Amino acid sequence: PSATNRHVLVFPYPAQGHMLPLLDLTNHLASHGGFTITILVTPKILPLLHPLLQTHPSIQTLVLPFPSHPKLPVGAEHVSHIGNHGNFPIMTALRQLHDPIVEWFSSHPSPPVAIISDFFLGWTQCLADHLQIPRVAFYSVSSLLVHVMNSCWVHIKTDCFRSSPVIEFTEIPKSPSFKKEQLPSLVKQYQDSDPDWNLLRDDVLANTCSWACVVDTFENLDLEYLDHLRKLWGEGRVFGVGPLHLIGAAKDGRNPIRESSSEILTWLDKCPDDSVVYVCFGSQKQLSRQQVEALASGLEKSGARFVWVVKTIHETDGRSNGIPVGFEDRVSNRGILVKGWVSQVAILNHRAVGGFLSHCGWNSVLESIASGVMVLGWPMEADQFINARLLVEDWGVAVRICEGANSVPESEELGKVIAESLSRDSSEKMKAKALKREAVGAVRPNGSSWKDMQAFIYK
Ligand code: BUP
Repeated sequence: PSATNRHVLVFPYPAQGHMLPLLDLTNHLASHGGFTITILVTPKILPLLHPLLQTHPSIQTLVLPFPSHPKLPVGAEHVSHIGNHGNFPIMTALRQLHDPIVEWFSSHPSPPVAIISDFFLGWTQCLADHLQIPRVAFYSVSSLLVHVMNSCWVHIKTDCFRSSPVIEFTEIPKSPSFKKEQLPSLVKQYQDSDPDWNLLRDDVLANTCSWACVVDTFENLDLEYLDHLRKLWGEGRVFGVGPLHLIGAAKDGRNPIRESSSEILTWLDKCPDDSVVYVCFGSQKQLSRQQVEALASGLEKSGARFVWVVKTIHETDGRSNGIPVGFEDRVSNRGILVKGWVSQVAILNHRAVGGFLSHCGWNSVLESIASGVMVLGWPMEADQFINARLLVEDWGVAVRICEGANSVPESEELGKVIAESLSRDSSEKMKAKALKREAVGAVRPNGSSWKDMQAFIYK
């Protein structure tokens, strides 16, 4: 943007794993880049901006009514309102914001000179073309996933793609291959006959035409795939600026977007170093009753200290969290069940946390790496199988404990793995500590993400 008008429109996608890192980026731009910023949200998303708006009162909001969609219950605006697999109708509904945005833009005395929007909002590329301003595609996923996603969407209509149970991505460095059921949910759900799906496919591919792309990753983590992106998209268009939750932190290490949860931290203060396993499956996934019971039993058998973020289970009979009767009393001296939102970043950074039982969402991956904590991985859907491959095979900082959205782990084995992961030093733990140093180094002055951020801001 020119030195005189640095007004940027930021448009996050309404899922926590997409929003939080984009808000971290916005926080950084507002603190360091001298930008005027407007964030576009729908009414129910506005409260999620509260910590950011409190820190930067100069940030403006553009609140547009959420467009209706036949597959969405009234009032659902965030992916967590509708449980698993809600992305398709939300993405489709949000496309209808094109005209209201054009209207707002046309009547603004000093309209934005650029748009930064989530890669799930690929249609904003057409919007930006229409407004004749550049658009930056924001990716809260690994560079490997960007390649896999683009390859899938290019090949999805071919017979070979349709009929093969395993897809080998020969055009991607190291030619990774994945079973079809391990590919991103949007790809798996694709319906050729549905015109909405074809629009979505075009949307996702439109990202490749963006003026620039910003990926929440860092070079020493993702170099081969990031470099390959640079080769495909052209030098000076791809910026690896992560981990963004570290970039978003102030000098005192406080990150206003990732507020801490003091009660749990006080409990962790009383625990020995590396003695607690933190259990969380992200903001979207609802487990089944059987899965919750197996986890509870595994945690009980492990004898380990734990913090477990539990959510409502995936059932229609009421709003139970599926925790077996008596479990809380039996483990009350060594475990905490969290029934709301906690600051995952603050928990993972506590010295008492020695392992992270995770669904391997990309933010969770980056947050575990940036805090040097090994992962006990249970990938379930979306990009999680791809992330688990990176964690286990490429970086060696994780072990797999289970796989699949409907699988139920064997509780005896689960308990053993949890106990072992906390009680002994392992190569995964050592590698996790080493990767933490790389992550922290990347965001320091002259680190790779710091340099890419500077290059992005002054592009
Ligand atoms: Br739950 C929970 N506190 O209690 P992922 C999540 N988080 O800070 P997902 C909390 O949400 P997508 C909680 O730190 C991470 O930044 C967590 O993102 C934070 O998984 C984010 O790990 C979750 O990518 O992501 O939710 O499945 O929305 O991308 O599907």
